[in-house]
Amino acid sequence: AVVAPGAVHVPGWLSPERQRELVAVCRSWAAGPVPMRQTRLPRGGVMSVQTVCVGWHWRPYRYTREAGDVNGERVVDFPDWLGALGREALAAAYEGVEESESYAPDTALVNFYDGAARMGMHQDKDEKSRAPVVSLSIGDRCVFRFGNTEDRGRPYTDVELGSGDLFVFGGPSRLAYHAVPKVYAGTATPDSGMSRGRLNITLRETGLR
Ligand code: MD5
Ligand code: FE
Repeated sequence: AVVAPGAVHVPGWLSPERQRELVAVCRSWAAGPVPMRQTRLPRGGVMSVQTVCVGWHWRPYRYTREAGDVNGERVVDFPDWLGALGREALAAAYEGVEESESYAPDTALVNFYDGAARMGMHQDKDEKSRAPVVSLSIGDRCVFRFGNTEDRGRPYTDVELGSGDLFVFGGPSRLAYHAVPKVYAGTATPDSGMSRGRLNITLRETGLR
């Protein structure tokens, strides 16, 4: 479903087997070299989601190779297969667009939401590249709020994201405000590999080298 120009939702894109494989690899990344943790915000707050980064380490408002705000270790390398998955996802969402062949994501942000975790309205603009963001959801269902490019307020559209769903944000939707106002705790099905909580993996091009 096209939610807005460049914003495409593909429900159930990941098979249960691929979901379980991704959950397993995210578990291994969560263990280190930089462990999954709640990101500290510059003003002293702490995000309610837990995050582990691949390829580049994200913190507001920059990407680095080392996790200076966690343990100083270098983040795990971005694997080739994950870039291929991103190209496959883009081709599925944007049928017939060769853009997918040159898509070269170099970072993945893995967010884990327990039943109480939320993400407030924000834009993703720490990347120098304006290439699309590929979002993969596994586990508990949630409300995803897709807004406008002007401000955090209306108009916005609430979309339910379930396990295996793909969402691509490109073109005019790349800089839209968005949020996760609610996670439906306990809705993950065991075939997803998640016994509880929601996992979201975003693939991005940082534009760095
Ligand atoms: C999540 N993650 O469900 C979301 C999915 C984040 C984040 O928001 O920053 O880690 S990614 C949603 C997204 C990304 C880039 C652009 C747009 C939405 N958009 O233009 O709406 O954990
Ligand atoms: Fe975001």
